[in-house]
Amino acid sequence: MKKRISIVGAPMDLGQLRRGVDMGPSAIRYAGVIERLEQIGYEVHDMGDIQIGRPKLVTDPKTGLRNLEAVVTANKKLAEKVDNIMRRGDFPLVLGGDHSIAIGTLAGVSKYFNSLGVIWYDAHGDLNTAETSPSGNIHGMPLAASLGLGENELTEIGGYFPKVKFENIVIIGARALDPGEKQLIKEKGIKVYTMHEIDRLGMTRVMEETISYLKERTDGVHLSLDLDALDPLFAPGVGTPVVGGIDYRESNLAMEMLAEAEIITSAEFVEVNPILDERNKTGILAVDLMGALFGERLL
Ligand code: 6HN
Ligand code: MN
Ligand code: MN
Ligand code: MN
Repeated sequence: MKKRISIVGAPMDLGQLRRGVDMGPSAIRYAGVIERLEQIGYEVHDMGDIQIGRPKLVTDPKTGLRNLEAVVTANKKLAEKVDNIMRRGDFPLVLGGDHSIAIGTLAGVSKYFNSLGVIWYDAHGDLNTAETSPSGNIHGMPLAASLGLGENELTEIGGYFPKVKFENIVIIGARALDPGEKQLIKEKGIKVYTMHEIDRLGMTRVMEETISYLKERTDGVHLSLDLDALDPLFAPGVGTPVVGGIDYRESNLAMEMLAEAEIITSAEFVEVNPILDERNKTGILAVDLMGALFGERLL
């Protein structure tokens, strides 16, 4: 992995309805992310947060999408920041914020690769569009938008699309997929390891398969880690918890295997909501997983 990590916070909570996830970047910083990564031997550059402001909450009457304009504006800012980080050769580490910010992160990194891979570590597929969304919440749409599906305003952020190809994504931890998402997964043959596969195969095999699959077809891999992939026992501070999730040790192992494989070229940790959390448990968990991802065990 690169020697220098640039951190950018995206205090975004407009992609869903539970206020407070905008404090995620602070919670992760207070959990000691910078010190932790420096300890491993990285030079860490904290660029601070992008500005979201306090836009009025609105729902588009035509599409039912919530806060579309504000989400687009914020993602454009984030894409530019991440693009700058890539241009100077640092590793971009984005702190969320709700998952809608993945649109901006991917817009910032994708053009630096011929064939970017994405690991979507999440209880959800985030593959909805206005037509399939049960909620109108854009945090349920970032993977679809990055694949070029959905509103133009979202798919065209960064000035190009798609950011990633269907065959280059691997979803891990899924257990709450909406009907439209399931249909898309079948139609496009998207690679998904649901909790069923994780239980049957074990995390070791899931990660071995994921790593060799992505190594074959990509020249860089973005890790988009939604803390709700983990069981709410370990990650209570998330807006859309789903029981029956990945546990702490499995997740640590997954991150350690990614560290060993040296395939990850950018990452984001999202959906940490301190208001719903217990003494920053979820923020601390995020930092533990970053420690593993950035090679702590290999010290
Ligand atoms: N997340 N599939 C649901 C929706 O509203 O589209 C939940 C999305 C959750 C999104 O956790 O990032
Ligand atoms: Mn510096
Ligand atoms: Mn998500
Ligand atoms: Mn999720």
